[in-house]
Amino acid sequence: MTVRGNYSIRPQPQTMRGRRWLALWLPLLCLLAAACSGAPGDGASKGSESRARSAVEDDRPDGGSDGSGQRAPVDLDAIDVALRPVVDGLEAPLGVTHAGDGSGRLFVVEQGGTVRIVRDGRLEPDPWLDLRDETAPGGEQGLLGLAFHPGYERNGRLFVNYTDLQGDTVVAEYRRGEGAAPAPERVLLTIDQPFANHNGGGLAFGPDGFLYIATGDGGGGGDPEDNGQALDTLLGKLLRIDVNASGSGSSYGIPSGNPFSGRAEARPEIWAYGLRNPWRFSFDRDKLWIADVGQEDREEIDRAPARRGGINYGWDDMEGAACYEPAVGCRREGRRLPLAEYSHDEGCSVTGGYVYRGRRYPDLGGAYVFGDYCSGTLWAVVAEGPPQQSPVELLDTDHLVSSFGVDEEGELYLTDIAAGRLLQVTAK
Ligand SMILES: [Ca+2]
Ligand SMILES: [Ca+2]
Ligand SMILES: [Ca+2]
Repeated sequence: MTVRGNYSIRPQPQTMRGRRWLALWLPLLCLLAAACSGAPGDGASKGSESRARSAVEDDRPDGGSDGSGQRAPVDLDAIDVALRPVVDGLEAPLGVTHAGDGSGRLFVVEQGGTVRIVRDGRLEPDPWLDLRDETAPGGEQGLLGLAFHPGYERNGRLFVNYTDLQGDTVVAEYRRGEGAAPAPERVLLTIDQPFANHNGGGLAFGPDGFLYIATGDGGGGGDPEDNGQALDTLLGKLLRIDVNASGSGSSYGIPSGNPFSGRAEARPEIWAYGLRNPWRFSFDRDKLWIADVGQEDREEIDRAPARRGGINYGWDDMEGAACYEPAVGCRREGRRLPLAEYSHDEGCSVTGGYVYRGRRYPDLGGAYVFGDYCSGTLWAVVAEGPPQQSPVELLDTDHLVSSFGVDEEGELYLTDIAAGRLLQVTAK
């Protein structure tokens, strides 16, 4: 069934479906959400504050889609979205990407520690990468991220993000070897995790060729260590490192231009901060998109110029555009407001997506498509639209939307973690 329109007029049955799967999938819900970590009652006084006027400048590109005459802006209300099943038989998939090697293969990340290949619409039976001895999956832990080096076709380098047997975050490099499976090369980074939840886990190379790493605030409810705003920890951040260089005593380099490089009290890997549990981020042209999972009330989508470092996304002073800590009179100055938000009446845990740049479904072109893990709703905003937008509902689904991904052609996919299914996002 296709339902379109503004999310704020969403019909009620969602709530019932949400309860049903909540009972079945509570451990998996924890993968992303506040539901496992939020202290009851924390949110009672939040969410009522009106949206502050943004102190953040409009980041639309010069001569953008609405005025240049080069391209009509996407009409989100006119898109007739449908999902096409691609493969079943996956185990707890929570990521999908491609190698950029012209092979047309999709690589699906399974939480248990394996990466599976989908080639020509078929799931290869054996795991391509197997880290099951390295990780103890469950809740929000396991193999959480995979990114191929932009030069993978030539150099065979790939990177994974997982929680190890102690529950701590590891970012490691693997390399294509003589055999079928990549071989471990080195550990780049480990991050001690104070709690089992909020491990972030996304990895992606930016347009600048550097590796970006999303970390959660470490977990617990309400960021008990206040890691989001602290610059001396890697938790609650988007990190940027240079995997093609090595620093003194380090297996990676710090790109020049990292905003806190050279400051004694700050970690030089930090690119952006004030994040709670970024569950998927992506790059599109000159923009960075982040979906940050909320605590009690608000799920948010952030958009920023990809080359601007040092942005403070607000957590845990703010949850979305509202004060969080304290609930009244929090620090707002210099905190970047979300481009879009939705409330926990519409879902409970955002899953960030991609701007559609494929060719098969031109109606989707220029839409940033994302979803909610709990409600299964798919929404979109206009990628090159204004800095504050209401999400437009594209589709009401029964899927536990654990991740989005694109193939080499820019076609868009999503994973359903419970059904073990990979689906393609299409437009009729
Ligand atoms: Ca954690
Ligand atoms: Ca706190
Ligand atoms: Ca925020």
